[in-house]
Amino acid sequence: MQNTRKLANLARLLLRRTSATAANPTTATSGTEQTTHFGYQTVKESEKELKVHEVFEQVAQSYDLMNDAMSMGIHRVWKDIFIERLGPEHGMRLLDMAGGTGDISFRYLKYLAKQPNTKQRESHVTVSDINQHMLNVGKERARQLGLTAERLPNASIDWQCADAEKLPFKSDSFTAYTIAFGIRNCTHVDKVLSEAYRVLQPGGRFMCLEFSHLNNETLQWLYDQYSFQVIPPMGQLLAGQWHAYQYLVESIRRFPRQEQFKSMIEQAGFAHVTYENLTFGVVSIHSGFKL
Ligand SMILES: C[S@@+](CC[C@H](N)C(=O)[O-])C[C@H]1O[C@@H](n2cnc3c(N)ncnc32)[C@H](O)[C@@H]1O
Ligand SMILES: *[C@@H]1O[C@H](CO)[C@@H](O)[C@H](O)[C@H]1NC(C)=O
Ligand SMILES: *[C@@H]1O[C@H](CO)[C@@H](O)[C@H](O)[C@H]1NC(C)=O
Ligand SMILES: *[C@@H]1O[C@H](CO)[C@@H](O)[C@H](O)[C@H]1NC(C)=O
Ligand SMILES: CC(=O)N[C@H]1CO[C@H](CO)[C@@H](O)[C@@H]1O
Repeated sequence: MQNTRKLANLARLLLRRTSATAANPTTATSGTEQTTHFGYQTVKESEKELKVHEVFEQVAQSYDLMNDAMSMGIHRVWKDIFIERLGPEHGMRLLDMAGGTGDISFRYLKYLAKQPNTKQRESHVTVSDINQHMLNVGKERARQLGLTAERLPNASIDWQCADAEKLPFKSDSFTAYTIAFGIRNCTHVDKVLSEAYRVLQPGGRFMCLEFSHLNNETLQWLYDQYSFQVIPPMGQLLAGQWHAYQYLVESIRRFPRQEQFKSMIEQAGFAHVTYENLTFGVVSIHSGFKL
């Protein structure tokens, strides 16, 4: 019984993870409603037996498990490197867009906590996502990790539901903008980039972590075998969702190559745009500055 419920939660998570919503109001409505629907359903069904905190904890754990299963644990390393490259400093104001359940923001706060803060400068992070349920899970995780206001001297975190293509934030209000595994599913990547540019202060930095394209044909072939032969069956087995996983893999193939994405970032106005391949290009980190 316990296991059945866990598996059902896992299935819903899988579905939600791969059906990250698009932003175009006409095409995305069904996606948003569906994911929210599933999110609420997860809570509704279980809350008879479990307290809300416990439900969220379970969901968060399943979410971690799924990320680990799909990437064989490597997503943790990619995220660590991403934060290393950002090199957080006290006094920063970060917008972590498509921040989901907080993986990037928590790393940012932990990184800051390790830096001496002699001038006691205040740092901040806004975790923003189009899916409120993801944010709710994130809030619960933050509470459990002790990443709350009382435990974080000179740093704070807040959670805002928003669409990356149409941000509810004032212009020039952040010193950094991160988006990890979130831009690929946005309908208008150019709008995401121009909104990122708008909300950053002059001198502010844009950083994106996303699945990308491999730099070696042999390895690309191996990666394709894994992607197309292993991932959809795994999705089917765990979630009964072959197509959602097929979509995940295909959307990675469709996303612009490193050089093209770099040009798009430049077109949005960013300067000093660079990128770095991780794991032979399975993912890449793009970076740019608003001058
Ligand atoms: C794969 S998750 C990544 C979460 C987190 N950044 C991480 O690395 O663990 C993708 C997230 O993008 C969000 N998302 C998709 N489209 C979005 C949009 N247009 N605006 C904001 N968030 C969006 C989804 O809700 C989902 O939480
Ligand atoms: C975003 O994800 C949903 C669900 O998987 C998909 O239907 C939609 O086409 C995606 N949007 C884009 C632009 O990739
Ligand atoms: C990264 O990988 C891409 C795609 O295979 C390749 O074209 C590019 O030269 C690599 N760039 C760097 C900086 O390693
Ligand atoms: C690709 O990687 C394989 C295995 O590591 C290596 O033997 C091969 O020389 C590489 N090919 C190219 C074109 O770099
Ligand atoms: C500006 C600010 O909030 N400063 C605080 C930083 O943390 C120290 C130690 O907890 C506090 O004493 C400061 O008030």
